[in-house]
Amino acid sequence: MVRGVVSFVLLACSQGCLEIKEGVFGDLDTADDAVLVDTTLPPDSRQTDSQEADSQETDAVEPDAATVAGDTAEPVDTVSAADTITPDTVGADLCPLDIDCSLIDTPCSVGACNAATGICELVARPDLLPCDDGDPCTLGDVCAQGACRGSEVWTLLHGEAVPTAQGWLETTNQTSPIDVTADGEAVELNTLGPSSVATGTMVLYSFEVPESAFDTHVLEWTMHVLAANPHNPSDAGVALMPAYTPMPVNGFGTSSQRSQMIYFDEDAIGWASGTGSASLDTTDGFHTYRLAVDDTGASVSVDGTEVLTRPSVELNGIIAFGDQTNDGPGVTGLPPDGHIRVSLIQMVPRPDVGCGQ
Ligand SMILES: [Ca+2]
Ligand SMILES: [Ca+2]
Repeated sequence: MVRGVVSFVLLACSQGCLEIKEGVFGDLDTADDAVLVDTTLPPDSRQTDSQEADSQETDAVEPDAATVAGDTAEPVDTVSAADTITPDTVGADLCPLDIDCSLIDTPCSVGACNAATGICELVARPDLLPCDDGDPCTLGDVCAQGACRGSEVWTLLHGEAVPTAQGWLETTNQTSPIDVTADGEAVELNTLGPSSVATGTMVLYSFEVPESAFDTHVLEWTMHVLAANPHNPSDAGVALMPAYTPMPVNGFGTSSQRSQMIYFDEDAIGWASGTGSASLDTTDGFHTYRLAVDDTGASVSVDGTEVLTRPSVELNGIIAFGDQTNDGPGVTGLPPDGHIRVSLIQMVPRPDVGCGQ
């Protein structure tokens, strides 16, 4: 197996390419070990290998012999005062056009030939490029300085910046500036007024969370409902949506996504389908909510106590929170709007499946 690798590198890199530097990210890639095998092999060692069978090795070695012969037979180049440095080794591109350094690629770096040395080296891919670190217990895997790294606790939103500055997509039918701020502790969203220019509007923030993330994690968000008008069936001024399909305008979610979303009134939370609710003062301060989804169904807990269950929840790789509807006051007498502070949204590992222990 090793000989195969070495032959490959010989063909690809011409002279000098047997040596692969560890590069700037030496701890990244098991491929380094394979490539490094023959880095220091002297010519005699290679000859020993070739004795077994390989006439191709003889071809590769022949130039060396020619060079040695040339040392004595062609003194002109070395004597010339105008040409004391051999042009073959200085200023030449030692990387043939067809060189392939992909053998040493890692998830966040690519092998590239150094034209000055003819050696394949690792070059980092851009930071924040999505990648896979191979660990299902980490999420949000992205490249960072050539390494792929994920987090056991994946933070989706914090209080330091408005959602759009943290990668969330904003969907709204408001034409005036949206009343959303961040003060370091929490993100504050107000569609209820009186500071909001318009009432009866919707503002939803959505974020891509792979469906598979719920296999190993639960969705946790910490929120204080400052005020909220009552929800109506499949519509809510304060909502958390386990699945959401954004649209450019009036993206309320599909009917199934709306029926399985969680509404927050001032005195209760529940499934918007009306299939379950729990009394809760959502306005008395921050509460920590958790949504767990697996093959057995879905559950919602508040501050560690399960309060809602559901036989199933359909995921689609996008979650959303905010004011989900532009309904007017027709249904409940008040437009379903809300005023909330959200200090944290994150994916937390599930110890019951072996993550986060
Ligand atoms: Ca991972
Ligand atoms: Ca609304």
